[in-house]
This record gives sequence, structure tokens and C-alpha cells, in this order.
Amino acid sequence: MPLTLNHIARQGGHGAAMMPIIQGVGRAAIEIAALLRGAVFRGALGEAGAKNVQGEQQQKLDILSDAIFLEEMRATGHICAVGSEEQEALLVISEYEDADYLVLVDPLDGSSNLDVDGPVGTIFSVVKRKSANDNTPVVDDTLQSGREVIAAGYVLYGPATMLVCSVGDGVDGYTYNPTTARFELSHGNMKIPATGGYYSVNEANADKWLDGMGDRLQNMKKETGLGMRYVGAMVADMHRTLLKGGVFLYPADSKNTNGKLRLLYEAIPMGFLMEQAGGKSLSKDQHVLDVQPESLHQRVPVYFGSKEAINALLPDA
Ligand code: P6P
Repeated sequence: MPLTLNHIARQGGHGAAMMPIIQGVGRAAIEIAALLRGAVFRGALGEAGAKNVQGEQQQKLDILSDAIFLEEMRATGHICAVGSEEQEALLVISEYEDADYLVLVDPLDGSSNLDVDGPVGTIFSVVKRKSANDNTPVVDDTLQSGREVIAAGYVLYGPATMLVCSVGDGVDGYTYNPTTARFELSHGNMKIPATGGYYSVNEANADKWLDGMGDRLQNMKKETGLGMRYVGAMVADMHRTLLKGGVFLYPADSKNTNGKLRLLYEAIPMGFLMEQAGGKSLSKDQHVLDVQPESLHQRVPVYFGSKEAINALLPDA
């Protein structure tokens, strides 16, 4: 019989505490997947007419997905606050502001793919509050390095809906089974292949890259002979990298001098998963999990992949 998300309760040191939270992520994923499938019939595609704190045009589905995710985190009863890509400030869950955990989330990553029916995702990580439980949670509770992450994962809305997560005891992939209406373990103990796969980067930015990344990428291509795949949605590109091997990177460039991807709800959760899957996760010259966050929406350059590909790209890292 298949294992379900309940299996998480038996994993690692935090599985029992994390299982209800990841069950909540699963409920949000099912609702968001249904929302995406019917969006065109409800006039829910396209831009919402506002920009988020990132200065990016919000899609209507960004706002709807953010609301669904927040409600399911509230409903778990274990989350005191949520830091979301779509919300400038930390969202305190007033009924449970004495709860132990906070969630950082990109509720609908890669939403520019929506109008072309491309894959998108949700990325999340869970940290334990630093403040006393009888205090109101604050942004400082979220500013913890990836070494403090209790759980992290992503949902990939593709031909199938997958939830890939870790509580620090390896990485497991669960696929939503519409017959049983639940997530069932389909990719147990995921490990990134040591060799092969693809490099995945938006090479249109190559002439703007900083830190000599243009030459470094050319050297890596010569040394490894990897092919290239790029979807433009981090969850899809990272999921392929985890399964097939290779490297995903978003370097700093003259336009985004700190890189484009956000530390707290993109780089850290993905870096946590990559390291749990036997890969490497770098940002500039340090492990992404060692970067000390300074603000909720801080951006960083990222280099994630197999040890072979990362060592070919950044030999002195
Ligand atoms: P570009 C999507 O907007 C996103 O945040 C990530 O999902 C993705 O990896 C990246 O930006 C794509 O950026 O500049 O290549 O379109």
C-alpha cells in the first residue's frame, strides 16, 4: 500500500511536528491546482493590475494562490506567521500568534508561464520562531539561515501535481493521486545524479553577468558537455535538475546586482532540498544555507546542482 504525507510524522527529528504543516501545504496545493486548471474559464488569467513588493506585475492567480496558501497555513493551527513573496510585510496569524512555527512561501513561482499553460510551483520553508511564544511574531523571526530550516519543499503543478519535501531526513516526492484524492509517495529518497543532466540558466543575460560567470559557464560546458534546458520557472527547472542532474543557476548581473531569486522563500528552501539530495547549493562564494538573511525579500545569486557540475562551474568554491 502507498505511503502518504502521514509518513512524514515518522521522519527525522521534526517529522511529527512538521506533518500537519506539510499536510496543510498539500491541501493548498490541491486547491491551487484546481484553480489553475479552471482559471481560463473564470477570467482568472492575466495581470491583476498591481505590482508586488518586488516591483513585478502580479498575476491574478498570484493573489488567489497567496490567499489559499495563507488560509491553509492558518487552518493547521501550528503557524504564527507567514512571510510571502506576494506580501510586503509579515502576515501574523492572530488566532495562533503563540504557535511555534513560521512559514516562508512563494505561493505561485513562475507565474509568467501561466498564460502559456507552462509549469508553475509553490516553494516553502518552515522555521521555529526565535521570539517568546507570548510575544507577537516579528520579521526577525524569519531572518534565519538555511541551517535553521526545520522543513522545506515545493509543489510542481505540471501534468501531475507533485509535492517534494524534506524534514532533514532526505528528500521524498509525493504525487497527487486523483483516484484516492491524496498525495502518495512516488519518488522516495531522491538523490541528484552525480553526473549528466543539463545546465539550466537564462543565457540571454550572459553579457550582463557579474563575477566572470560568462567564462565560468563556457568552461563548465566544455568540461561536462551538458545539454541545456530552461523553463523559466524555478520549481520546474530545479525538479528536473534534482531528477536528471546538472546545474541550475541565476547569477548576479548588471541589472540584478544581487541576483533575482529571493533568499528566504526560493534560495534557502531549494538549497536545503539540494543538499539533502546530495547536491551542492552556493550563493557567490559561500553555501546558500550559510547566508545570514538581513531582510524578508532579500535577493541572492544561486548555483544549485550536482557536485560534478558545480565544481566545474565554480572550481574554487
Ligand atoms: P527570468 C520566476 O519569475 C522566477 O522568479 C523563477 O521562478 C525563475 O527561475 C526566474 O524568475 C526566471 O527569471 O529572468 O529568466 O525570466
